[in-house]
Amino acid sequence: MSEMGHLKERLFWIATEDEIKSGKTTDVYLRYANEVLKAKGIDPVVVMEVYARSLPEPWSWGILTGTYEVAKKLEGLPLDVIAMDEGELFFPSADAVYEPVLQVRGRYQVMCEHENSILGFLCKSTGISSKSARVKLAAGEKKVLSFGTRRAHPALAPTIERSAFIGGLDKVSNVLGAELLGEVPVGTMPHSLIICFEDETACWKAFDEVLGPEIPRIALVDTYGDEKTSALKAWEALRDKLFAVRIDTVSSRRGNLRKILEEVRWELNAHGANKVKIVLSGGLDEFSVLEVRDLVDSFGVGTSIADAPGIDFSMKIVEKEEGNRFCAKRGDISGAKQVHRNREKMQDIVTLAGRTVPKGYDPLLKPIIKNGEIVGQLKDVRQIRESVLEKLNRLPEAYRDPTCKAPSPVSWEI
Ligand code: PCP
Repeated sequence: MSEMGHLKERLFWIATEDEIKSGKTTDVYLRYANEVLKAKGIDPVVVMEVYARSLPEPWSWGILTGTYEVAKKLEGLPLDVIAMDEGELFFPSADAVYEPVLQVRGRYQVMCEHENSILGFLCKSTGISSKSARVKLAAGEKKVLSFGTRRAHPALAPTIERSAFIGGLDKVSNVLGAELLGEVPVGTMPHSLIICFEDETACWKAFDEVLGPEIPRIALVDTYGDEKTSALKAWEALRDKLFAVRIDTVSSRRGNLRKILEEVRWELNAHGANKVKIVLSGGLDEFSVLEVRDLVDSFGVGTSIADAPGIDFSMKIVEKEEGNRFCAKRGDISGAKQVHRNREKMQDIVTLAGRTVPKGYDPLLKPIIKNGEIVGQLKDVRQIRESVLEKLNRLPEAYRDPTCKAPSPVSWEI
């Protein structure tokens, strides 16, 4: 309850786990629907499917993320849920037949008020993972670090880091996010530390003096002056202890970033600092990463990933056991479906559930909950990340290039 706009039983404007689990984060129109159905004694067994009619442009695919939390949310409810594996690639369809990524079967009154949070878990996390995968592909072999939790409500920090990590990012910076993932957080130094010391060199030396040997000595070299000059000063100050220099040049001074990076690389090498790596951060996305990946060793990416567009997933009834079985609203297609993938040929076929498909195609929607019991294997996040990277590396070039929209590999049989 809040009084005069002030919260009473909580500090922050976030839902508690119990409120999410109980469905209190629903939109009220779903409560109205349930009230009417209860009053009229209507409670059909239905199948609802979650699918995306389209993806943000020019995305050719998405990485499904959030099914772990959907399973934890629906656990204990008399529902059956099948879904693509977390980390699975899914494709937008070129025509009316879409790829369902998750399906819930059971009495509508039971699932009705959970639609909001099911979509909430999937839309944002899948957006972040898919954007992360695009950035990771653009970076090639170079490392990508997640620096974005500051761009969202801190309650979401663990979700942002998990989704970014599943999408293929190498390391995360958020302390709690890393802890819950069982990962070690990574970071460099903020401009404010240098401003506290006023003198860059004194700051870099103090950083080296105070922090444990496990923390890489990465000197921030854009606070006061020219990146090239400061990079050489950092080399003078720390020599072989200097692991890397971080360039986070403010946009008003960025000019031609590529030339700045070439100059820094040249001067470092000319002064014998060939081993010193370059970390670039600030305003990066898959396109800017692609432009300079040959000059940079690691990228710190924040906003473009943490603020990634949510996927426009919908959750709609497609089948009802009583009365007209195959039912769907305009713009949707009826019947519980299955997505079959031939990973060799990179082709998907969507059919009604239970239909046979050609040899070499595997069904992607698998049980995760049976009558409220979690039966699906909720994999470790590192396993999911490895499987995502393996899938990304097998993608044909057209699907790996962030600048081009590849044709949808989805067809259907009915
Ligand atoms: C930001 C901070 C973040 C980076 C940039 C993410 O630097 O270091 O990690 O940037 P992005 O959200 O644009 O992708 P600042 O806040 O400019 O400086 P500081 O490092 O001093 O915090």
